Amino acid sequence: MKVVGENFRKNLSEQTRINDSRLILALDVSEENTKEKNLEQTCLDIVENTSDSLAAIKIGIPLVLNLGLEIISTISKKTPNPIIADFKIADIPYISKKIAQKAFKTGADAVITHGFTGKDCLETIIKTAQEENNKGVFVVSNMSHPGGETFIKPASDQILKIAKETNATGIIGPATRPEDVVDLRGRAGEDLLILTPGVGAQGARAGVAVRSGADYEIVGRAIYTSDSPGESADRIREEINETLSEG
Ligand code: BMP
Repeated sequence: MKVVGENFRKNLSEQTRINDSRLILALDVSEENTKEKNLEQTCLDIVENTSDSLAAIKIGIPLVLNLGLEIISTISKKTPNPIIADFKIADIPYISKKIAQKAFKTGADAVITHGFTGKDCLETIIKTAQEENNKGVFVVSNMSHPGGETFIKPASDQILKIAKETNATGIIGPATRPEDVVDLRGRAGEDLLILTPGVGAQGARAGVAVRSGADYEIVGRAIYTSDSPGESADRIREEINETLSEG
């Protein structure tokens, strides 16, 4: 299987190796997390202090709504870490393409899309990623919050199937339910990357998802709301690595 996102994957593996890190920062900082500095400067400081402990940075809709899409390129200039635009795309193919294209052209190295919208949407987004210099596409296959059990978990099998058929770069799975991560890895095979949010604020312990078969753990609040985001990121990176080395 030839998954899309060759350039993204190269950059991600490089940062994983250099920083010895399986940690992705969810940079969901908002005004309530800022002290004496403005929001943009707070984000830039967090990026500067955490970059060496990370494999990638995820930027979501709240930050873009607060600071504009340009925050993606501003941050990508400040760090060698690849930037994943978490826009959880969920629309018809025509609109999905526009969203993905805009994210890529602004400097995102990968996007996150929902998968419940169907195979035609995934095909369109993946074609766009290939046209934009082989960027990455991650598909939400299951979700970490309790409500994720209602609709998306029962559809997880089918979503994973179309993610594989369309050669997506990877999928998103729940660190909060390690048994689901084991199951996703079993069905995904080795080529698809698995990124897992839910560590820290949502209750999952660092390292458990990676030990269950995930490639990376996504962490937001446990890092950016702490007194020292740099130290927190480094500690979580170490916790993941220690759990991994326990075998
Ligand atoms: P936190 O560590 O603060 O809970 O942040 C988790 C991040 O992962 C958020 O950006 C959220 O949007 C994202 N996420 C999640 O928590 N669960 C999912 O199932 C999918 C996500 O993208």
